[in-house]
Amino acid sequence: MKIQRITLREIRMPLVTPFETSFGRLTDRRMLLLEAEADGVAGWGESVAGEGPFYASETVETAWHILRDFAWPILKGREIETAADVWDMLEVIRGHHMAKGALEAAMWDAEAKQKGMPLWKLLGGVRKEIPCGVSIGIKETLEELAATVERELAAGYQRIKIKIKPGKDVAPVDRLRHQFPAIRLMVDANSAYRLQDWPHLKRLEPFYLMMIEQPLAWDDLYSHAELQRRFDTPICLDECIHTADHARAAIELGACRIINIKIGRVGGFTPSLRIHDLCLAKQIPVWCGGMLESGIGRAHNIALSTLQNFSLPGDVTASRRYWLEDVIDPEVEVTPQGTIRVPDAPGIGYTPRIERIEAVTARKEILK
Ligand code: OSB
Ligand code: MG
Repeated sequence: MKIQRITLREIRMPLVTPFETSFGRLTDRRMLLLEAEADGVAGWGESVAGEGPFYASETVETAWHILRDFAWPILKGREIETAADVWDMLEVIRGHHMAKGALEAAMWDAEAKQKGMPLWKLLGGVRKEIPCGVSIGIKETLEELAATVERELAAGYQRIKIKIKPGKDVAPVDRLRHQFPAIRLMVDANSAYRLQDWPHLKRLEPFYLMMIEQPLAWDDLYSHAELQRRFDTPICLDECIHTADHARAAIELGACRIINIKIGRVGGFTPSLRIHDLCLAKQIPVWCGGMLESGIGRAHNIALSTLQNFSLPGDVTASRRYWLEDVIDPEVEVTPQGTIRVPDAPGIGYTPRIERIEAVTARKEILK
C-alpha cells in the first residue's frame, strides 16, 4: 500500500444538545477528518482532539500541525505492507496520539477496503451486534437529568453513565438510584476530585454503581491505586491510559478494575488492540469510550467494539443523539434492545457523504 495523498478537513457542527463535563460545557464541535488516498482507495479517519486542551493536551490545531509537518512526511511515498505497521512507523513522534490515531485508523479503513472486507473482521472482531450505553452530561436540575435518563432508557440503551463533579455527585446518583433501582448505572468524574476527597466519594458506594470512571488526576495512577484499595466499587480509567504500558502499570498497581479504550487517546487501532489483548489476558474488562465523534469516528468505535473483551456497553450511540444530520450514510442507529448492528460493507461500513462534509468544512488542506 502506498498513500498518494491525504486531505485534512476541519468540520464544524453544532451539537443537538450541549454537553457539560467537569471541565466545561460544549455546544459546537470542531473535528478533524482525514482522508487518505491509498492505491486509489479512500480511507477515512477522525482525530478526536478537542477545541481546547482540557480533556487531553491535544487540540484540533496541534493535531493538524503534527499530521502535516511530522506524520505525513514519515509516510509519504513509503510502501506500507499493512496498516498494522503504521503505528510503529509513527513511533518517533512522541505523544500526539489523537493526531496519529486519525492517520492510523484511515490506513486500517483503506486496507480493509482494498481487501474487500469489513474493518471489524480485519481487526479480529467476534460480535455482529454491540451493546450500547449513553454518556449524559451534567444537567441544571435533577428533574432534567431524570427526564433525560428516562428518555434514553426508553430508546433501549443498556447502561446509563452520568458526568459528575464536586457538588453535583451524590444527589444526582441518589435520585437516579431511587427512581431506577435496577438499571446499570455509572459515573464519570473526568478527574474532578483529589485523593483527599475519598470520604466524600465513599458516599457513592451504597448505590451499587457499575464503576466510577476517572475520579482523580489524568496522570496519577498511584492515587487511583490508593483509592481503589478503599473502594468496593470498581474504578475505571480513561484519561490515565495512553499506552499499553500505562494499562499494564494500572493493572499491576491495582489502580483500576476496568479500562475504557478510546482509539484517539491511545493513538490508533494497533495500540487499542494491544491494550485489549493485555486486558483480556489479565481478566480486566474493557469498553469503548466516545468523544462526541462525527459518523466517521463513530464507525471506527463500532468496529473496535466487536473485539472479544469489549464485554461492557460502550459510549457508542446513535448519530441522532449528537447531530441533526451526520456525515455518513446510513447514519448510526440503535435497536430497541440498545445495540448497534455492525455493518458488513467493506472498511468502516458507512459511506462518507462528501457533499455534506464539504458543506460543513471550515478549512481544508491537501498534502501530496
Ligand atoms: O470522558 O468519556 C469521556 C466526551 C468528551 C470528552 C470525554 C468524554 C466524553 C464522553 C462522551 O463521555 C461520550 C460520547 O461520545 O457519547
Ligand atoms: Mg471518561
